[in-house]
Amino acid sequence: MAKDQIFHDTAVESGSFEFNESVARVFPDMLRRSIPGYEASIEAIGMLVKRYVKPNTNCYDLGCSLGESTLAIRRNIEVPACEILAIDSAPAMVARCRTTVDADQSKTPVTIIKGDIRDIKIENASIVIMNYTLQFLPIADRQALISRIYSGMVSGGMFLLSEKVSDENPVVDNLLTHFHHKFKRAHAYSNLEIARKRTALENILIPETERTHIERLACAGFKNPCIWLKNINFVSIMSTR
Ligand code: GEK
Repeated sequence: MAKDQIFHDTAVESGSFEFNESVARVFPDMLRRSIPGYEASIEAIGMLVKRYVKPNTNCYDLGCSLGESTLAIRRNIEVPACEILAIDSAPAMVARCRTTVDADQSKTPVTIIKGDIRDIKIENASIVIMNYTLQFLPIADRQALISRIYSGMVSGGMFLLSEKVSDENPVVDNLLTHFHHKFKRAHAYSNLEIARKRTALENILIPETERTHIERLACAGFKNPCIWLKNINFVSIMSTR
């Protein structure tokens, strides 16, 4: 796995983070050293897909990056006639995702689409996964997308939303940030790298509170939204149609 040293040597400007070729090259390492519980979120996808996928339906991976969630979906489908649609807007991610998916032997067909998830038609879906992607959309666009996901799902389908979250209590919020940075330091990021990445992500990754996410899901019509996983300030919320 290539080591992420993107913020090791060069200073960055606020909001300059991009999902480009340099990021795609080190992305598996970046995800594991930056997101507490990333691997648990991938395992959760497998478990939930097994339980909720229905025959003759579509499964969507919105913001698929290199396809780790896509493969977790694909390897856990045990019903016939499903199709997976994996969408990402970054060309460097999509190109590498194609190579990864081509090398996988599981049988459910996967269509990888380079596009904006706000423009993608969602239909006949029993599974929709959005693993740490909603946080990169402008807040103003989030409710419309979640409502479109709901409308495109079949009854009994499952939506898993994973996000970095903030806390409405500033004391708790500071504590969560402190422990997130400790997690990154324990995974060999320096204080300077942590500070530079934070600057680069300003106004690019915009976290919201658990309550905001759960209310948005409920407002779209999703049933029983609940925190499925939590590790410091990263959560996976599952809900059903
Ligand atoms: C995983 N889900 O490994 N349309 C399409 N893609 C987008 C958009 C958009 N509007 N905005 C951002 N992206 C993956 C990890 S990473 C999470 C997802 C992270 C894409 C972006 O190009 C990137 O590949 C992905 O969302 C977010 O389970 O970097 O923290």
